[in-house]
Amino acid sequence: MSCQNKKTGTQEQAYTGGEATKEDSTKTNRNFLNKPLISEIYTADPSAHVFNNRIYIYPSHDIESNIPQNDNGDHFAMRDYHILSLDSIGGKVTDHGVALDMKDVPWAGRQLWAPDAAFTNGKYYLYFPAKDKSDVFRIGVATSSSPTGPFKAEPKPIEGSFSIDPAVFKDSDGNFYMYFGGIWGGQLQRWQNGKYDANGSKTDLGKDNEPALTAKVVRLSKDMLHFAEPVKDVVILDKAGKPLLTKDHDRRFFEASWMHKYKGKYYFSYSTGDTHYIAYATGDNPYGPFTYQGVILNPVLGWTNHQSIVEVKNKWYLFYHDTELSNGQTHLRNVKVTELKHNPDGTIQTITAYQE
Ligand code: FUB
Repeated sequence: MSCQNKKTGTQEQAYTGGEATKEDSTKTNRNFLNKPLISEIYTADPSAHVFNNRIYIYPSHDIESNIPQNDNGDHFAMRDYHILSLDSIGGKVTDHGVALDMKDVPWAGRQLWAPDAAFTNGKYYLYFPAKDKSDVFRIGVATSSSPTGPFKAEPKPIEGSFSIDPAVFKDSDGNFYMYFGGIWGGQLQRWQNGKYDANGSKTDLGKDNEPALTAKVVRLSKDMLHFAEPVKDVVILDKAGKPLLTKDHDRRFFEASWMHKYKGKYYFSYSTGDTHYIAYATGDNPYGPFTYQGVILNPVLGWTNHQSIVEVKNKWYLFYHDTELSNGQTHLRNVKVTELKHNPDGTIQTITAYQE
C-alpha cells in the first residue's frame, strides 16, 4: 500500500517510507533544529518524566533486524529497553544500559514498542507493548525500585489490555490514567467488536464518512498493575462538536498518545500516522471529549512521529524523534528535545524540526 506525504508531495509506503523522506530532507538541504540526545544506540518514542529533580527518558531501542519493511511494521523488531537520564535540558545524557529484556518477559513473542513509566507507592512502573505468542499486541507492566531499572516484568500482560503505545498520566487528584492504542500495525482496527479479529484488515479502518477509530483511556488500579474500569474511547471532536471522521487523515488519531495538563486543561496529543503530524486536542477532564486544536510538530525525517510533553523547571519541552543519525532509515531513529510554548490563550505554537 502506498500513500501520499501531503507535506512533501513524495510517494511513500505505509509504516515505511524511509527512502522517500530521506530524499525530501537531502534534496531541500535543510538543517535540523536539534541534535540527537545520544548517538551510540538508536532510540525512539521518548516518554520523558521528571523524577526526583532528574529527567528520565523511556524510549524504544531501535535495532537493525534485517526484517523487510511492511504495513504491519514488522521491521520495528525491538528486543529490549534502555533508559536515558540527564540532570537538565542540554546536560550530559546517560544511557543506563538494558533495563528490561524481552527474554525476561514470559508472555512476550516479539516487538517491544513504545513504553512509558510512572512512579508511585515507592516504586517505578514501566508500561510496554509487545506482541504475545499469538502475535497479538498486549500491554505489560514491570516494576523496579529504581527509575533506571532493572525492571521485573509481571508474568502476564495487563488483563484486558490490547494494542500499543501506553502513556500513563498522573492527574492532580492522584489518579493515574493510561492512554493507548494505534491503528494499522498497532492493531486497533482488529478490536472493533471487543474481541481480537485475527483475520481483520491491516489497514481498513471503516467507512470514510464514519467517526474515526479512537485512542483508548482507562483509570489504573491503586496497585498500578490492573485496569480499574472498562476501557473508554478518547473521542476527538472538530470545532463544530462533530467527531473527526475516518477520512480526515490530517487530524484523526493514529498512534502515540500523550496527556499533559496546563492551567487546568487536559491536552491529548497524538500522531496522525500517515500524514506524519503530532496534533493535539483539549478537554475539561481526563476522559474527554477533546476538541481538536492544531499541530504541535510538523512531519520529521522518517515515517513515524512520536512525542512526550513535560514541564521542567517552569518551561515546557517536546521530546520527539527523527531519523537524522541513520540518514532517513525509518526504523532507526534518534530521540531529541526542543522547547514547547503555550500561547496566552492556551494554544500551542507549532514546531518545525528544521531551521528555516
Ligand atoms: O516504535 C514502534 C512504533 O513506531 C511505536 O509504537 C509507534 O508510536 C511508532 O513510533
